[in-house]
Amino acid sequence: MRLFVLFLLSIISLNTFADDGYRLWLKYDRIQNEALRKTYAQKLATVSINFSDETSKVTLSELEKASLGLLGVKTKLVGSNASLVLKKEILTDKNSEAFEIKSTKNQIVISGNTSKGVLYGVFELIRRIQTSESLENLKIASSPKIQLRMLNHWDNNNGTIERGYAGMSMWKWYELPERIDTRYIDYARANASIGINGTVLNNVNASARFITAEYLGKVKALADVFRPYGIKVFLSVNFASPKILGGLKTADPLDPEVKQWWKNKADEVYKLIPDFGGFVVKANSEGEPGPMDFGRTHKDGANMLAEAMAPHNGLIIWRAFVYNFDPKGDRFAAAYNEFKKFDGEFLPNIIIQVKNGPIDFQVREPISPLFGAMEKTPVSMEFQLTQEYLGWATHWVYEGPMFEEVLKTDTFAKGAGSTVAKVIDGQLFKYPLTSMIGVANTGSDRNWTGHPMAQANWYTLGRMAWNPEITSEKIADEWVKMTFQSDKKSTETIKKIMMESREIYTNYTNPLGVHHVMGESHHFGPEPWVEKAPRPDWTALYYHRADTVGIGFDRTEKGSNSLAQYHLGLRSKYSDINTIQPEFLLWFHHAPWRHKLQNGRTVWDEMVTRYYEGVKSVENMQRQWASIKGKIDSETFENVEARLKTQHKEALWWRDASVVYFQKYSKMPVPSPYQKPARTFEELKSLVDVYHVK
Ligand code: GCV
Repeated sequence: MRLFVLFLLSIISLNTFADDGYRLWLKYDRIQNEALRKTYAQKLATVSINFSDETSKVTLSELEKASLGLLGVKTKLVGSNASLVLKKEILTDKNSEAFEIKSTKNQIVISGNTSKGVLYGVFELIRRIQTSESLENLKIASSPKIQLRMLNHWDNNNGTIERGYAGMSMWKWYELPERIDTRYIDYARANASIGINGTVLNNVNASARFITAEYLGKVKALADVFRPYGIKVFLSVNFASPKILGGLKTADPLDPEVKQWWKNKADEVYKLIPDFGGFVVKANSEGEPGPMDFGRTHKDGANMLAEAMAPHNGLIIWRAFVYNFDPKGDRFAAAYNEFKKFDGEFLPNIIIQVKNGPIDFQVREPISPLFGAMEKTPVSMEFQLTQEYLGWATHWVYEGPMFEEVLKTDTFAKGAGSTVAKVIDGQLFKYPLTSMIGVANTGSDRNWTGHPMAQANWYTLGRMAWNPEITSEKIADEWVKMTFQSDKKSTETIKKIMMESREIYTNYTNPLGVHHVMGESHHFGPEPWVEKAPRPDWTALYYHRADTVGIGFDRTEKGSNSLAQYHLGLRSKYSDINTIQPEFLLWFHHAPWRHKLQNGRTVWDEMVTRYYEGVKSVENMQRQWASIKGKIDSETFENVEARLKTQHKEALWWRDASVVYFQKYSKMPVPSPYQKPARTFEELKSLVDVYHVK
């Protein structure tokens, strides 16, 4: 009997120490520190609430889950004299999502102008408990600096996800609207906990099918699930829908029948989903239809749709990711050239959504020149959480430092201090609409994001959209504590790896600002040798321009002069080859191989050093990870351990392929102490097939 009990106990404890990652950062395992747990428990013993709606229900249910899990306490709902008071009341800050948390010795009061504000306040309280913070004498007042904080899913109606590396789509269209998967609710909880208040359900390469009556019924079912959590749904639309669905002869935005078709469609959508967010449009980009197919402009197309949505307060989010092929041009300059000329001519319910960099989600890009250029048209930030160019789901890259670097970049649009954060939160140009989005990295994988550590990127997007000036380190700290509930040493170790991970990835893949040298079309692994593709700007050669003289894309006035799109202050940081930060060197200069950097090394030696040191750093990541064995749950530990092994293998591939290929041009030796790669060029080239990524 005794043995049997011991056996049972061991199973139970093993189970509690295995975690499939499904609960994300809302982990709610019992707090081990008894004294702390008791203090919190007292504070959450009773709760009162002065409003009743769908949001109040989910708020109370979250509170109950958290306090039962973290504290072992079943919070009691009482009429008055509660230890925790939730109330709707008018705050000094009139933002509809604002909240305040105040605490006295015996009571915590969370208030909001709306029930949504209270919900956010409750999540803040839970976060403080999860991160072991004191709840004494709180005087917190918080409201989001950015209005629209969204995920964009690139999910297709057949269940696949464009650039998705965490399984299939979470949206089970074939089951909707009848069956509501509980995952939808957990998705909404996770998003609400970090302030995300919008979701674009489908791919920007949009099937027109999403706005048929059949699909709108399904979308409505999801909107109903998300509404109590303060989340609005949006859809990407296909600009040719009037032709595809409506049988019209054209989709010309100036055609009266086309205009009417979209008005009717907007009416139909809003009749079903009165708080529908709006449409996202990828037009005349990478083969998608758009107004230019009819001799019109982006302005004509966006304004036509905006007119249809305006009576319902719906938004048009028009993407600036356009780069018509110009044999003499520089893709870097395309979006600015296309949109700057229309600044101030877009209707007020339009936002221009701009990717953080001018090319396409490379691990390091200088900012898109459109930030700082559109003074009269709101531009929003599009980051990519899914790691299309960042090693898919096998490379650990915490994107927080990258987002932070972008947001802190000074555009100099109104003198020094005109950071991207201030552009997109509306401070700089007084934008009436503000938004930050992340291309989602979620899928049907049990842990949502494939790589367990990639959950942090989702978390970070929400936190930075709430406050674009918060540091990535602070966010990493929160996320690790909430996700692992581990000891101080392990927490610090994981955080340290996170904070270094992006630079490490940069070193073994894209040192000194070399960019777009990944595999063609699948975007995995190195293929710097791609010289031919359906379009020259889809090759690697177009970007790295390696020759016997040097490497890099000259964007100064001697080259494409795309640098001229930046304000002087920023331009001058990049225009001088001798003073530019080395991390951006090859973005703007064709640097001679033997050009000396400030540290005394030549460009070639520095590149090679970074490739080799990058790989060594992955080995260090592995060592650091190994040091926390037994300190976090075994399932996540082993999952990450295995992925790090793959990352190491692939980092070696990147290093060797890049060094061997570029050496053909530099004709310089691999500097000591590094050993020349043992693999031949042919061997390295063929690895793309070995990894089955094509
Ligand atoms: C959804 C890149 C990706 C495409 C993506 C596109 C976009 O080019 O490779 O898959 O399409 O960006 O952002 O529209």
